[in-house]
Amino acid sequence: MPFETHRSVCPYDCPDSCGLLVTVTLGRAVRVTGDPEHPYTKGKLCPKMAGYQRTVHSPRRLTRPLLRTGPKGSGQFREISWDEATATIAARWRDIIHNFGAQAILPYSYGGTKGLFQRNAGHPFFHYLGGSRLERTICSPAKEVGLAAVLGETPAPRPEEVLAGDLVILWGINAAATSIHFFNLVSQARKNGARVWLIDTYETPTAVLADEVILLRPGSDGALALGLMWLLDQNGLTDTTFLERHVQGFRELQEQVLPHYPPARVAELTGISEERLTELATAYGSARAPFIRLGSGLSRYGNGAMTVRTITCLPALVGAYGKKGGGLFGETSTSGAFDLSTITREDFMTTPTRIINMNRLGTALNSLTVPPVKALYVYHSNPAVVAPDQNQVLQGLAREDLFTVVHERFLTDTARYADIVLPATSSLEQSDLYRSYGTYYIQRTRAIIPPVGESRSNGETFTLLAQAMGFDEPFFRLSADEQIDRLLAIPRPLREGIDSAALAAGKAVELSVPQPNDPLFATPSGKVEILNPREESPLPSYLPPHEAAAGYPLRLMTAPALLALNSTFFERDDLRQRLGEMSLLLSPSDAALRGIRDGAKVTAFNDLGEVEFIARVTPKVPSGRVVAEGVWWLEFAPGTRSVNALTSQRLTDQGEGSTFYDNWVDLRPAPDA
Ligand SMILES: Nc1nc2c(c(=O)[nH]1)N[C@H]1C(S)=C(S)[C@@H](COP(=O)(O)OP(=O)(O)OC[C@H]3O[C@@H](n4cnc5c(=O)[nH]c(N)nc54)[C@H](O)[C@@H]3O)O[C@H]1N2
Ligand SMILES: Nc1nc2c(c(=O)[nH]1)N[C@H]1C(S)=C(S)[C@@H](COP(=O)(O)OP(=O)(O)OC[C@H]3O[C@@H](n4cnc5c(=O)[nH]c(N)nc54)[C@H](O)[C@@H]3O)O[C@H]1N2
Ligand code: SF4
Ligand SMILES: [Mo]
Repeated sequence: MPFETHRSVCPYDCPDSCGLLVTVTLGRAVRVTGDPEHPYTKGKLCPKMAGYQRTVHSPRRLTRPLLRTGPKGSGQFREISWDEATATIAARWRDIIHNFGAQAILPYSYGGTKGLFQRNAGHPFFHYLGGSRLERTICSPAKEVGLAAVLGETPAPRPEEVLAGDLVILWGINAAATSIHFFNLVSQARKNGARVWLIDTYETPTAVLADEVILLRPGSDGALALGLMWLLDQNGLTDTTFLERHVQGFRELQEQVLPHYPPARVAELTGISEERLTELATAYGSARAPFIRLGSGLSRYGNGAMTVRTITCLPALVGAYGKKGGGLFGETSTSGAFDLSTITREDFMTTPTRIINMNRLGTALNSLTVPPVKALYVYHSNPAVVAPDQNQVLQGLAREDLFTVVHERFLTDTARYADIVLPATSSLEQSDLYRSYGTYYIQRTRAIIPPVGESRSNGETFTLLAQAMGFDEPFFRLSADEQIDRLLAIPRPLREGIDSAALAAGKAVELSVPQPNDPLFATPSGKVEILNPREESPLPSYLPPHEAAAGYPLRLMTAPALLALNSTFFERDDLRQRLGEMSLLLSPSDAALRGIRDGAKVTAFNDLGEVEFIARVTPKVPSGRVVAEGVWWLEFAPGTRSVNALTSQRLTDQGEGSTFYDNWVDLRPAPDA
């Protein structure tokens, strides 16, 4: 049999964007390994992607369009043709537009693929249609806002810089799950002598990498950062030369903010002893080049943007931003590398249409009126399980008068509620262009196997829908490859001098990121802006997270799972079996207090809903909080709901982000425990 090997890239919403080598024979991917020539990921993949061919050729793949025949949610469908599917969709949409206006149609998409074309392929269509727009803020916009408030557009360092650091703080990041190549870099830095601190709310698998672990009260990181600044200042550990030259507002911070955060108060706010605070401040203040890797979990709180902003000020006090191997890495922002408006086509909108926040889908489906949401078009997202307030979302999806289309690779919980399901290609069956939020590499991919069954890519599906709707705009007939060629034809400074031939050949190519040197920082003042006069609060301070609703004593952490990526990979029986059961980790004292045994069924509840889990009693979780790892499909949950039935639609302080970690629950043994 002829075997061919092709380069590709992991399409998932993960900071690493690993390079892949895919072995293909007779139109099937039979083996997927890491590409050893990828400069950052060097041939290593996480355990999830190591068997990607099992996702691509899964017996669960959807291969034909489906029309609902049973009640919504039941998963009863019959196969129909693409022609019938698109004609039905167009007829229903025309009817809705006639009766309610086009804004009654809402697209919903997010992170199934990171490819710039396929990810955004619906934008021009819905702009042209005049549908409602979706505010895509489910992930970590508050983190972006917090970073930008202090550093403006200053590029993050290359992640490899951590190798030159002598102290690494993994701050609110479970790198063993969400950033394995950074995990490996830190492991290397540690072998070179760096000390590693982990700051989290429970002992995650990443703790194996840490010399010191600090478990603080959820949502209190801003107070911790201010307490550390107080100690650095009082103990003479600040870099006065750097502060004078490169920082705006240190004196104001010193006079107006820090006096409120002495160690005793910070110990109370964070739950960390004064001795531990001093140890961390001393280690940080005496390091030659301390490097902070900031995760995103701590930004998913009512105070998330302010928390990130405050932490981002910390390296300025010790001059770490000026040192090789020092500073802070939150994420790389490479949006400037491409003119995405050539793909998204905002200019197709004749008037600006309404914007609906994706975190508030439950409310949008159940309560919006002028006009109500009458049609939902979901692609590469699984809101029935990933969006907060699952009971509201499912109630909305169950509405008989809502016309729902879901374009998916699998019969997800969302697809089960669809009137029409369209089968989607996987990343190996479609062309795209990828950038990463954890590195500066970009990579172009081509379809390397034919579509599985009758599946079609996001782009091709919108071409068909445009045709069915009678859009005569020629733009909708462009293929993915043509769109990507057009995107790459527009020069951008970030792509100047890159190896275009290597990019065309499918290799990962690093962007040419300008490292500002004079001034050092891409902010209006050219300095690190501890004081930012454009912010409503010009100085950072500690904001508490959301209040608990009365009577719920336990904070719920809804953390990433090692062997799944949000709700992706639950289609893989092999990975799911290794994940075990949908569990809730809790402390021995909280278990004893409620008579909950390890391995027993337990019900977590609050005002929003109830979810059954299998209890895992572990000293890795401090008392007063519980941890649910992974966003499970309902099919594999012990009860009828998964974790987001317990999370609220409240938003972050800035950025309109999700607050998945900012929720409270109580527990009781489940009825048949
Ligand atoms: N295996 C795996 N990989 C993934 C994902 C996944 O679900 N699983 N998700 C992907 C996606 S979409 C994203 S956005 C990225 C990043 O995915 P994220 O979900 O942002 O993961 P992390 O940045 O690792 O941050 C989560 C960590 O924050 C901790 N945390 C929660 N609250 C607090 C707090 O108040 N203070 C502190 N200090 N820590 C806190 C949690 O316990 C957890 O360890 O990863 C991607 N990669
Ligand atoms: N409780 C809790 N909830 C969370 C989180 C959490 O930490 N805790 N994390 C949140 C975060 S950070 C994020 S980013 C969101 C992510 O939420 P989503 O964006 O919904 O991501 P996934 O759950 O990975 O689901 C993506 C779906 O896209 C499909 N898909 C993949 N490729 C394609 C394609 O090319 N075309 C089409 N049409 N479909 C495709 C996959 O089969 C999969 O079902 O979840 C959020 N939800
Ligand atoms: S999920 Fe992340 S770590 Fe795993 S292969 Fe994809 S990019 Fe790499
Ligand atoms: Mo995310």
